[in-house]
Amino acid sequence: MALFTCGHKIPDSDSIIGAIAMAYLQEKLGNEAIAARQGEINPESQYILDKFNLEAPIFKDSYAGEDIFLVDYNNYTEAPEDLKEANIVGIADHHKLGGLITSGPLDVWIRAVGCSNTVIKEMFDYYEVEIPKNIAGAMMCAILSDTVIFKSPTCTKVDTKICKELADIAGIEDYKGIGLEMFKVKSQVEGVPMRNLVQRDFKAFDMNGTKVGIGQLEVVDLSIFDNMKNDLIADIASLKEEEGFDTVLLLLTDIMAMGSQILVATNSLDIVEKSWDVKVENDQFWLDGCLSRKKQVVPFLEPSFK
Ligand SMILES: [Mn+2]
Repeated sequence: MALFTCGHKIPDSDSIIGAIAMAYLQEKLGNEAIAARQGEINPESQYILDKFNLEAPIFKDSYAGEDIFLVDYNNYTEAPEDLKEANIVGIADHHKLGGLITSGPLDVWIRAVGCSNTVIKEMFDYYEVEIPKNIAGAMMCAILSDTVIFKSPTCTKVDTKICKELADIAGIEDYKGIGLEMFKVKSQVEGVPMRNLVQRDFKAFDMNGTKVGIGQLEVVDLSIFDNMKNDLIADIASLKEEEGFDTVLLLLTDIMAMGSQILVATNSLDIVEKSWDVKVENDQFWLDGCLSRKKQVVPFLEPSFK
């Protein structure tokens, strides 16, 4: 029976490339493996796949009765609906524990680093499996993406070191240049429908019983949003109503200025303001230094919903 390697819902580059790298590793370890994804490929991931001539993982969002190796998440919110009926054989991740229950023992590779592909590279080393050049290049890009070219507070020395090792394997010298090129691709937002932008990198959270959605768009220059902000605010407000969120935030992150303009649609304005001790004006506020949803947004908002 084939083993599926698959990342989270609304997959980012870490999930897409992680699934490919993990499937390759599992094949080398003697397990028939198929890389899969639960959602559409975003423009940044497509850029990486094209650059390194890799095939996209297959689309598959149902896993009842199947063997699955989770990549880049370990909670039910971001999982396929029927994950409880699947056999989870392993997890490679860098997120907090999310409450999964399994029916059998499994391989768990979770570390407090900036990217799942960092963890997966360590697995390759552990099992002494060589990484093909193109997969190494793509894994390098996933690390540059998740760590915002090493600027994110989630980035560790391990990520930097492993990213360089992957660049060496791929024969790439100017990896930071490739990172910037990748973020320029990510910054292309013109002509894209508002909802697609809002949901391009969107995560839903259960914060102590309150449903919260947080999207993030990372760009090299925030001014591209100047004429779009009102439409984006209107769209997160509709999304909040349509899907029953208490709060929807959209982080417009400027990776050069190192901060985020946060657009807000909420039924709990006081809670949002209290979380960062800010004043929300015109449905938005600026959070200096904020690059990471995981480290600088979720841990501040979640306790406020107790
Ligand atoms: Mn990740």
